[in-house]
Amino acid sequence: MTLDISSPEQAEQEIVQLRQQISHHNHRYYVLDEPDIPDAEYDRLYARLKALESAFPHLITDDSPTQRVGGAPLKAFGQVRHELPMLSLDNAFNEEDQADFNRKIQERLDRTTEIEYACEPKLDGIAVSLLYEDGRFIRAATRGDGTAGEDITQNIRTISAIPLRLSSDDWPRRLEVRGEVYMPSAGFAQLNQRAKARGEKLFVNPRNAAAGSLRQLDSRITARRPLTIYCYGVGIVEGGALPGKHSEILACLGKWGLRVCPELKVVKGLAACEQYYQAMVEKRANLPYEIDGIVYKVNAIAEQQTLGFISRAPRWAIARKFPAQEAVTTLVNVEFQVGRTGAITPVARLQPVFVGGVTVSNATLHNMDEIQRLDIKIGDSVVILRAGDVIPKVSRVIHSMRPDDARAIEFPDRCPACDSQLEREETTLRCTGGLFCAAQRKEAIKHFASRKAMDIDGLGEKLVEQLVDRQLVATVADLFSLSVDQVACLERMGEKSAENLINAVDRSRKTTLPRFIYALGIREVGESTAQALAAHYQDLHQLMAASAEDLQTVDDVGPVVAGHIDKFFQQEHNREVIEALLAKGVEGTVEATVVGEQPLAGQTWVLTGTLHTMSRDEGKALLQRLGAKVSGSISAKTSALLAGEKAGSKLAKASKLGVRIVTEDDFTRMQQEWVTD
Ligand code: 9MJ
Repeated sequence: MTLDISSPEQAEQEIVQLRQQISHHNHRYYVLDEPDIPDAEYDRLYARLKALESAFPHLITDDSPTQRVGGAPLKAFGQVRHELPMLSLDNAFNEEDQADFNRKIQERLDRTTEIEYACEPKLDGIAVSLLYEDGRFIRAATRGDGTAGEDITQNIRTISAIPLRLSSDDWPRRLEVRGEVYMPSAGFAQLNQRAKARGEKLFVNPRNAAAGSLRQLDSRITARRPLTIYCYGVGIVEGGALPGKHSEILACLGKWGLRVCPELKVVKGLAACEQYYQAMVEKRANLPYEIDGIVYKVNAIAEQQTLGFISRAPRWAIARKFPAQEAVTTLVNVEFQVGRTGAITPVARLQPVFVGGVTVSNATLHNMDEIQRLDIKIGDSVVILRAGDVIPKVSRVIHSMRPDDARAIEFPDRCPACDSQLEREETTLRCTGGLFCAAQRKEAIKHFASRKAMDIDGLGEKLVEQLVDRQLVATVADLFSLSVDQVACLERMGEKSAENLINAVDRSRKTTLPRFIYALGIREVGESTAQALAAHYQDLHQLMAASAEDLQTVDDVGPVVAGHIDKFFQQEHNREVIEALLAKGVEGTVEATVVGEQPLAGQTWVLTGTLHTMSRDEGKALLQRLGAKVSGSISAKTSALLAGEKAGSKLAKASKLGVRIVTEDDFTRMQQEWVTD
């Protein structure tokens, strides 16, 4: 790069300007999550600053954005004594604890009216203290034992979301900001993916990854880790005053360029605290970071001061913990289940354990690779993870607790359901019995009847097993010949429930083409591929006639999936079942019609995050078909936000503005009301 600079003064002027611009864009990108320039433009500004600084090294300052890449490794961390102790939080584990907390506060404040609380998610990261003097970042420390912690200034400097200078100019001359450094879930997943590709050890969870990253003596390593922060309070405040409410203090921190959690909400009284808790339990799985509870703080600082603190925790705050998502139990046995496509899945049978709010006695072990990766044996103590609504899994083995009589897990060499030979496909064992295998047949029927497929209400797991075992149903087409009498004499069935089932089977005859295709259970054809296939071919026979090459012209269909589809329709048995279904009046139509007028006419919707039942474009087209205008950005005028998984800043903005948030599941339910077949 030619510098094209005539004097050091001119260089200095440009450097100052560039630093301001880069800090502004850092703030937009890392704090607000709303960049306003393309990455390439940011890179250009940064490269220009680097070039000027290397030509004029005496102009480099500590708070230059170029100084975030990490410096020479330290021998050890220094100690920092906290001028004001860094408190931890007392815990509440249930509604009763929470009510006790509220009652004590009312007693201590001698109040009968409802208390105002600030509610915040409790982040599972590392508590840090950031010291700013004259608006400049001076020093950072960990909490340590609350009285003294470690000096992690070098490492904190590498976190782009932490401003090296505060914006605006009404900050106290000396200000200690406190917050939680954490690793967002997506960054954690990427970090582990990279570690896996290099054959390195994986981090157990985002908290450990964040802690490990901050504990590096070599800050160049920290600089490469995807860390960020939410600030949740202040310590020292000198040479300036802060507002009288916790929520207002956080708003000030935001104004000064520090990152604060957008989920913060001020509520009055215990019932509203409980409502916030329930709302966050629902939202938890969709947040882009892990939380382990909710923190409630008395909002008025004067009241906080009256309440004071005991030993290491304030009396004015409490952390209501979510039920533990991890628990230790024993692996009692491993059994092998046969899936719809014949894949053999090892399932862990566990000593029942309470985790994530439910008792868990089974967990998936996925495949042979997973068993090797975990190095797991029968009798081992294992950590069970149940996050959100996901299926419980064995996250790790506590090898130090392995008993002497632990047994190795032996894989079967024949199908446990039909005794057919197994074939090996990379890390998966597969039964070669096809629909001769009763287990595969059962799974195929369960899938066909499931909610997102033909949606046959009442045709659950137990019923399918009985129907197959009693040879009333061999293929999905047989479902449409069942009589009330046949069903009524099954276990746990009566005349009425049998009638209901037959009616539900009847109703399912008229369905949509995407559902019909999905219901067939073709390997690797999920809902969105089924939708793409339906949109492309418009007719089942057209799809059946398509060659593997032609199939690959459909969105998202690559050679592997095309191969599966082709193979499925080549099989005589499958063609027969499809023809039998059609002969019994089962019909999948392409265009759903909307009841009456367009239900979303006059509304403006925004789409964000990843949707599972459709692509973004399909979602947009559907919203438009329902009458909505689809916009790219949220404003107070937005009618609703359709939020998929990993929704980020738009979700935060929508909740801040009180815009209605519709999850994909909600949306599916709404459509079922609007759409007739
Ligand atoms: C976390 N971990 O998210 C506090 N925290 O306040 C929040 N921790 C805290 N506040 C006082 N949101 C001491 C700790």
